[in-house]
Order: sequence, then structure tokens, then C-alpha cells
Amino acid sequence: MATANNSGLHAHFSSLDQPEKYKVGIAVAEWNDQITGALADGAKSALLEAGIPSEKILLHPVAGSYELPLASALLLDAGCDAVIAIGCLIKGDTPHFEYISEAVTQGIMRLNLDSRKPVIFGVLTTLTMQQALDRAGGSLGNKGHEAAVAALKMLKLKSELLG
Ligand code: RBF
Repeated sequence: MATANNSGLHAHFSSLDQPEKYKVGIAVAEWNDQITGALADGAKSALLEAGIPSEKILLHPVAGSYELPLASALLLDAGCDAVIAIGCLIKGDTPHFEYISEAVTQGIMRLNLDSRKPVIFGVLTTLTMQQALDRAGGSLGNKGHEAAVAALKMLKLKSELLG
């Protein structure tokens, strides 16, 4: 069952050392832009709160969620230390939802392992618009903000392990 706070996701995050040295990309799908805009705002504010300078946050729109893996790869090529991929897939009457969800999930995971850089899955896959609204600043918080916190945690882990 969904809860407002999924067991203290943020509980053990202490701040990133030297946040000013990091460049972070945000790729945002334009499909369902009422949702993805709110998620991107949440992600950006989490990065700013952590001390990443605004000029080092590269926010780029793409048409839809299917484009997120390539856009994320290009942002890594452009020197980003981490990328947050933001989209919103809402299940319709045809199987597109399953095809796109599967492709994006696999594409983003592959990028993580191939690049050894965090590429965070900030894609809502919901059955209804209301479920998406609840997770984009509504009753269940802002999953874009949580996605950015996940990116910060991975950058911290990488710096602790590898310097
Ligand atoms: N992109 C999304 O980000 N969310 C959607 O809910 C979504 N629904 C789509 C439904 C159909 C039938 C199609 C053909 C595309 C949809 N897309 C959606 C766009 C998709 O991610 C991609 O931008 C386009 O297929 C172009 O490659």
C-alpha cells in the first residue's frame, strides 16, 4: 500500500561534500506536462537545496518518456555527473504503456551500469491521472524531489567509495 512517506527514504542522507563541483542533468518528457513540470520543479529545488549551483543544473525537455534514455545519455556526454530522467506514463486502452515503460526502464538501467554514473528513474507509471497528481506535489509528495535526493545519495556514495 502506498504511504505518504515510504519508510524514511531521506532519513540517512547527510549533505554532499563540495556540491558546487557537480553538474546534474534533468531530462523532462513533455507528455503530461502538468505532471512532469511539477516533478522537474521538485527535482530542481532538491538540487538547489543541496547546494548544486543553478548554472550547473541542465534542464532539457524531450517529447515523451521514450526519448528519456537517449536524452540522458547525451546529458552524460555533455559532462553531467548524474541525470534525473522525468516522465509520466498513464495507462491507456492500448498496450503502448507496457512497451514504453519497459523500454525506458531497461534503457535507463543500462545507462547506469554502462556509464557508472547515476541516471535516476523519475518516471511515474500510473493507472490514472489522479495517481500521478498525488505523486507530483499532491497527497503522496513529489517523486521528482525524491528522485533528485536519490541522485544526491548516489553521488555521495560514489565519492565515498572512489573519491
Ligand atoms: N509519452 C509519455 O511520456 N507518456 C505517455 O503517457 C505517452 N503515451 C503515449 C501513447 C501513445 C499511443 C504513443 C504513440 C506515444 C505516447 N507517448 C507517451 C510518447 C512516447 O514516449 C514517445 O515520445 C513517442 O512515441 C515518440 O517516440
